Amino acid sequence: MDTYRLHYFPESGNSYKLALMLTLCGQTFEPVWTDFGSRVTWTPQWRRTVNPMGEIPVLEVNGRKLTQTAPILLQLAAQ
Ligand SMILES: N[C@@H](CCC(=O)N[C@@H](CS)C(=O)NCC(=O)O)C(=O)O
Repeated sequence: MDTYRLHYFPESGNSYKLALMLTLCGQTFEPVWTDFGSRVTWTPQWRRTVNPMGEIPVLEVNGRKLTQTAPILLQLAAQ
């Protein structure tokens, strides 16, 4: 069984799209709230450990970090 962690912040529409897709698929996921307002995504540590491009959302699938909402949605739809 796949495990999912969604790095998000509540005002992010792209994060919402992934959360909605996972929910409609009946897939549970761990939400990882990110302090976007404090620019944590601009920090070298966050970029090193989560996403070098500094963007939210990031979906971890079994520990593998995926970025870019549309391709992730297509992958989830195919599954
Ligand atoms: N191409 C990305 C765009 C995601 C995006 O625009 N994320 C915004 C927040 S909703 C972001 O992280 N912007 C970086 C910034 O403003 O520093 C995707 O499709 O997921």
